[in-house]
Amino acid sequence: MTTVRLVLGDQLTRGVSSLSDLRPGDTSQVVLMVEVQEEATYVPHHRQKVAFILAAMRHFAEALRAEGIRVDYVRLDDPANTGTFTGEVARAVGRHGATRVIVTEAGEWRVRQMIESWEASLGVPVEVREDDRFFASHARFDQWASGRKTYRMEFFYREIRREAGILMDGAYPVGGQWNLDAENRRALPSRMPIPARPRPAPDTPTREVIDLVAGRFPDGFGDLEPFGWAVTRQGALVVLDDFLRTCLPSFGDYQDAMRHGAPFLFHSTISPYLNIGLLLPREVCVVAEAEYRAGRAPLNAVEGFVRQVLGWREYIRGMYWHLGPGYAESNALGATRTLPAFYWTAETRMRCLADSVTQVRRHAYAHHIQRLMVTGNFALLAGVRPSEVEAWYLAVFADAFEWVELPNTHGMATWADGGIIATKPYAASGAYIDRMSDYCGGCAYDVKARTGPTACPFNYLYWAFLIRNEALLKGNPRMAMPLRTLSTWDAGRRAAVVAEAEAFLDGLT
Ligand code: DLZ
Ligand code: SF4
Repeated sequence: MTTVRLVLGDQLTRGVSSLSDLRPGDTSQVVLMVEVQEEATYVPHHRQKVAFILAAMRHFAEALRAEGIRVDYVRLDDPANTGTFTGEVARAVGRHGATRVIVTEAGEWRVRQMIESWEASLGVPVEVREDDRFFASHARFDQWASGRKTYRMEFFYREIRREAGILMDGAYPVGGQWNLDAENRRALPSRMPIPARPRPAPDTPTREVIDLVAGRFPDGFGDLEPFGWAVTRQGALVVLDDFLRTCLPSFGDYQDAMRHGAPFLFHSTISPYLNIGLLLPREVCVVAEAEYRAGRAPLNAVEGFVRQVLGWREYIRGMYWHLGPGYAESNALGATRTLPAFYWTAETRMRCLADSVTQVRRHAYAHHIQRLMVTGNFALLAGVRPSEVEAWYLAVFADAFEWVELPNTHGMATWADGGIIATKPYAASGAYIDRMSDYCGGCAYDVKARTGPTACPFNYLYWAFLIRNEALLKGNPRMAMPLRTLSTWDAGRRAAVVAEAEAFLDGLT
């Protein structure tokens, strides 16, 4: 009577529901972990992301073994490896003569559907447990979302923050205001020093994984070195602690700022750890709040951090499940262009894009404003097909899993859902990037020029975007100002901008 407990690569939490009742020394229980080709290739993942997940899986398995837990671990290069979750669970059930399988629900529809087929194909009961590592359960989110006409994150955030008791003084938000976003948009002074970050050197098991991934995906996207991700809970806690001490005090002020060659700025870089389970959302909010209470970090920093983790991250996850697998199919703006090659190569004279993509190639990381207002904004303005943009976002970031990537890309960056998640498209001209970064100073293009061969492409792409979507966006109060400006343009001016934008975009392919 053996039970196989499957732990997926983003479930590396000792207390995950599939392991919550597992006692060390119980030999009737086998924890199964599998490295499979299908997961490494369903999108062309950044090689550092694959190495990060496999290295973290191997360390997690070792930590369970050290506790006296039986672990069956299938490596990617095992000759008998079938390459799929379904194939490996079937082999494991046969190998152990298992009479039951336990698994925590998968983090995405694709794998959830796979798991649903197992009971029939394996011929043993499959117990799927809820993933309780979030502030809001599915039921809690649905209770909030059902019957609503609009899904404003802000209202969800307030309810969950109140329930969680994070940054609360009784029934009221600490400091009297729920949201200090207006204080989180300062430009970074040019001389402001940026703290060095802990980048743990890979240990021997991690090095083995890096070599494995290099051998298996020689032409895959992204650099494998320098590899600076923590791959254990202890390592992730070191990164978290360093963030709290050296970055959190300035995180709020400069949350939206960008600087050439500075990938991490004051950002926590803990999203990959949260998303594979090495850190938990509640614990990171609790320690951030403690920094505020101890007077070591200002409220705009701590509230901004808590809003991202307890508000935005939970809201996005809730929306992913609430909206269902059909959510990805909409294309509200009718965008059909192909993703430009520079999203992979970084070869473009647009300095903001070249720097963001170079950094992504090197670190499998970009912070939220680079994702939304540089790579996302360009794709939006250029009218790139949402599914291509989504596949890119899902592939290139170490923290990208569909539940978090899809609503962020489909709803926020490309506005392909037509306003379910974001009330307006996050379209901006070069002026925004210039205000929030030092990119434009060293760029081949002139951010102040609106048209002409040296004009910043974001400028004419922005106006061409508004012209293209004018009718659709007309009733949107948040778009009223630029559309009012546009309404003063005559047909000749409009046609010239559209022609310039099209010539530029056609030149990319
Ligand atoms: C992303 C990923 C990769 C690259 N490889 C594996 C793997 O070999 N084994 C595994 O269990 N998980 C992997 N993952 C993470 C899974 O894709 C993730 O657990 C699912 O997306 C959850 O639905
Ligand atoms: Fe980017 Fe335009 Fe600034 Fe160049 S000028 S860095 S393309 S925003």
